[in-house]
Amino acid sequence: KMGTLAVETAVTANGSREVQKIKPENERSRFMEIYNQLKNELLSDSKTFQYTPESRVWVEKMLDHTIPGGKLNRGISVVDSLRSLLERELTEEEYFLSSALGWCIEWLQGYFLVEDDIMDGSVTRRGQPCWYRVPKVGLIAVNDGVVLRNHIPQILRRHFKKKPYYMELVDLFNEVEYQTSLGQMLDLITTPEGEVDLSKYIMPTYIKIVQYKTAYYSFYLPVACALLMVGEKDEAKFEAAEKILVQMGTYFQVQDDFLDCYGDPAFIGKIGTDIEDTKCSWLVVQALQRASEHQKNLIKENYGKKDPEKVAVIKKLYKELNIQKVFDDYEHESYVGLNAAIEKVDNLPLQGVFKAFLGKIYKRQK
Ligand code: DMA
Ligand code: MG
Ligand code: MG
Ligand code: MG
Repeated sequence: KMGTLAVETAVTANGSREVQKIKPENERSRFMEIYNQLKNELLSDSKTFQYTPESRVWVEKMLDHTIPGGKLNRGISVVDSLRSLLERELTEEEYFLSSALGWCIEWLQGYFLVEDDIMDGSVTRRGQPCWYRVPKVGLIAVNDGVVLRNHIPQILRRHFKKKPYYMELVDLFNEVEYQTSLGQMLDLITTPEGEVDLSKYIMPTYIKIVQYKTAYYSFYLPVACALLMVGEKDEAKFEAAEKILVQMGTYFQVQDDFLDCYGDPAFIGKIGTDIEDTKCSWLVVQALQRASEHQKNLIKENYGKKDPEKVAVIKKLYKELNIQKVFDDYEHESYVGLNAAIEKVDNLPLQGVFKAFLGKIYKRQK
């Protein structure tokens, strides 16, 4: 079974053997098989809770709607990171366990997104209605999110309880979840409804919001999981990884803010709401740094309103201020800066992990 999925080698033109990446579709479908296993385990567990037929159908539908439909980058990156740290192909068990941790990150994300879409008033997610907008769901989604969140310790207990790093793993998920919730809180309290206080939209506030709401769980968590799996004990390694990955996650969220305004909803699977929601978006922070007094007044009058004409005023202003170009320059600088930081990492396997991560997100369109 391993043979078809393991690293394929090919002889290149100059005769050297080159390791090729597993085809992404293969990787994805193999990873999906593990989702199905984890889901079935959760639904057939009768010790914690005896599902009624109706509740089992509900949870299965909820899981299928909220968990596997994304890019799966975060989840698969645990597998890739482990492979890179071990510098060899994974055994079946290593593959399974790193995938299970990857799915725990996807579960954590699924939980945060269910709640985030309610709070942000979003309409679609991953090309479908947000879970709370599915008929008969509504605010039941609040508790569904809590159920999702509580699947994580169930998965960890079932598959990792006997591992020497179990305590650290549980602690890591708790820590990162806490950080993410605080980032979400900052995001939300920076933008109270019906109030536009432009003095709040400054870069230090922005950086703090996105580091906490996005970077820790999306970038640091997958690598920290892989480090725990290889038995890493050196705190300094975790800290070095954290530093670079939080920087990378910041760049990732800037891209998310850019795509909120300029991405194609059909392609990114979600409709932007940042302007309507008065968000402390990278775009508005940049715009304010460049705006004249007149333009600042335009922002004050038009930002944070549901009215499509007011949204259009903001988008026109972004165009006048050439924010797209500002973003292109930022993207280039981030890439150069991150590469320089990565080059300085003396641990080669870890360096490989970071390079792979950056390669996956540079100039992403979704
Ligand atoms: C979301 O930030 C962060 C978390 C933790 C879900 P966001 O609201 O910009 O995300 P999205 O654009 O996907 O709604
Ligand atoms: Mg949000
Ligand atoms: Mg959102
Ligand atoms: Mg966004």
